[in-house]
Amino acid sequence: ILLSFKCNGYEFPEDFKFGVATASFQVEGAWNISGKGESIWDYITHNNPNFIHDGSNADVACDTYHKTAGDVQLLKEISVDYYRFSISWSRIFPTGHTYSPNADGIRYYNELIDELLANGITPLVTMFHWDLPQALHELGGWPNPVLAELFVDYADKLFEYFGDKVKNWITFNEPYQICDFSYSDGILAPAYKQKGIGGYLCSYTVLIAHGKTYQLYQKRYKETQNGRIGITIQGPWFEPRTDSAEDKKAAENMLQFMFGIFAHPIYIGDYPKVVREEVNRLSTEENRRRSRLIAFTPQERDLIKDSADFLGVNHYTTFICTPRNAEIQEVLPMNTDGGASCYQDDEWAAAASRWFRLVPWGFRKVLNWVKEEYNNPEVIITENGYSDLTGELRDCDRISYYNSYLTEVLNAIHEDGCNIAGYTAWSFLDNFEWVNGYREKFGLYYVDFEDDDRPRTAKMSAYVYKNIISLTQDKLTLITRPRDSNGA
Ligand code: PNW
Repeated sequence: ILLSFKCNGYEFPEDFKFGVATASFQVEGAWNISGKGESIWDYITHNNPNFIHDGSNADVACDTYHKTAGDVQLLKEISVDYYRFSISWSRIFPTGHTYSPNADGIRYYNELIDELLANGITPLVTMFHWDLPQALHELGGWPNPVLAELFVDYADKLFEYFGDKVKNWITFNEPYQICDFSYSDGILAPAYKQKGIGGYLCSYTVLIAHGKTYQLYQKRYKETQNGRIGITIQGPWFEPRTDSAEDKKAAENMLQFMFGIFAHPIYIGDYPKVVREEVNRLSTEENRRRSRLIAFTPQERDLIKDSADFLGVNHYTTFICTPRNAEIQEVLPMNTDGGASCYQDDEWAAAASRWFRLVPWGFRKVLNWVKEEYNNPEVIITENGYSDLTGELRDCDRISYYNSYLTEVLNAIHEDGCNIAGYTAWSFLDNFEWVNGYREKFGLYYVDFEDDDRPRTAKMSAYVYKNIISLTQDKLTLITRPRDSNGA
C-alpha cells in the first residue's frame, strides 16, 4: 500500500509537520454535562431533527470528552506531530459571556492539552468551529457586530487559561461556511436564509473579531507566550469551464467571493476589488440605500491587515465555473454576486458527500493561486480527507485519495515553491458530519456509534498515514497495526 504513494520521487521537507483534526461539536458529546451551555448545533439538532439527514444529534458523538487518555494514545500510535481540535465556547462559557466561566470546561481542555504535551503531540487549537453559544445567537449571532467584542473577550480568556501551553491558534474555521452557509443559504445552523445580506454582515464581524484578537495577542501575550495565530479558510479550486475570458472570470470571481473576501483583507488590506465593485454595483441596481457589503473604515483595514502568522487552508474538491446560468444544477449553494455558476464533472470519481469529487490536480492549483495572490504566505493545510458511507476498515479509496492529494502537495512544494509547512488529515475519527449526521465518514479510525462505549478501530488508511509520516520523520522501520481503543 505504501508503495502506491507515488510522491514523484520527492520527500517532505525535514521540518514539515503532520497532524489530524477534529472539531468540538463533531466529536465531544457530553453536550450538557458539568455546566456546559447549549450551542446553536445542540439547539437545532434537538428542536429541528429533520434538519439532520439521519435525524441524529451529537449528544454523545464520539464521546471524546470522556476518552482523553485513550484517544491521545491513538494519536501517538499514528505518530502525528500535532492534533488540531477546537474548543467549545459554551463548554467554557455557558452563555458565551466571559464573566462566568465553567470550571469543568477549563479542566477538560487543560487535561487534553496536558495529555497531548506529555505524549509529545503539539496542540493546534481552533477557537471557533461553528458551535456558537445559543445565548449569543439570541443576540443575533455573527451578523450582529457586537459579537466581535464578545469573541475577543473569549479569545482573551483562552490565552489567559491555555496560552502558556498552546502556541498555535486558529481563530475561525471557515468564515465563508460560518457566514454564507449559515446566514445566507441556511444549510448550516442557525439555518437562516437571507441571501446576499446575512453572509456579508457576518463576514464583516468575523474579520473584525479576527483582527482584534490578533492585535490583542500582540499587545498582551506575544512577548510572554510567544505563540502564533492564523485563520482557516475553505479553499476549493474553481476551474474555468473553457479557456474563454468569460469562463476564466467566472472561476476567478468564485475564488475571490469565497476565499479572497477573507484572505485579501488580511494579506492586502481590504475586500478584493471585484467583491467591492460587484456588490456595490448590484446594491445600487437593486435600489438599496447602501451596499449589502459592509465597508471597512481605514482604521478597521489597518486592524485586519497583516493579522495572520500563517494561513490555514482546508481543501477537499474542485468545481467548474462558467457565467451564471440557471440551467446548471449546483451541488452546493454558492455566492451569486460573482456572476458564476459552478458544477462538477460527472466523470470525476465521487466520494460520499454530495459536493465531493476527486480532482487531485485542483489541490495543486489552489495552493499555487494562494501563493500568487498573497505573496507566498506560510500555509498550513488544516483539513484534507475523504468521505465514504461504509466506514469500511479496508478503505482503499481513502488511501488512494491521500496518496494522490499528498503527491500534489509535494509537487506544489518542490516544483512550484509553495510555502507549505504542514498537512492535517480530516479526520482523526468518524464523527458527526453536520447535516449529514453519522452517514458520511471521514475518519482514519472507525467509530462504532451503536456501541455505548464508542470503540475506535484503526482503518487501513491510519497505517498508511502513519507510514507516510514516518517517511518524513525518518523512522520507517515498522509497518505496524495501530492499536484500537482497547489497546489490542
Ligand atoms: C469542512 N466545500 O466543511 C468542515 O470544516 C468540517 O467540519 C467538515 O466535517 C468537513 O469539511 C467535511 O465536510 C466543508 O465547499 C465546507 O467543498 C465546504 C466544502 C467542503 C467541506
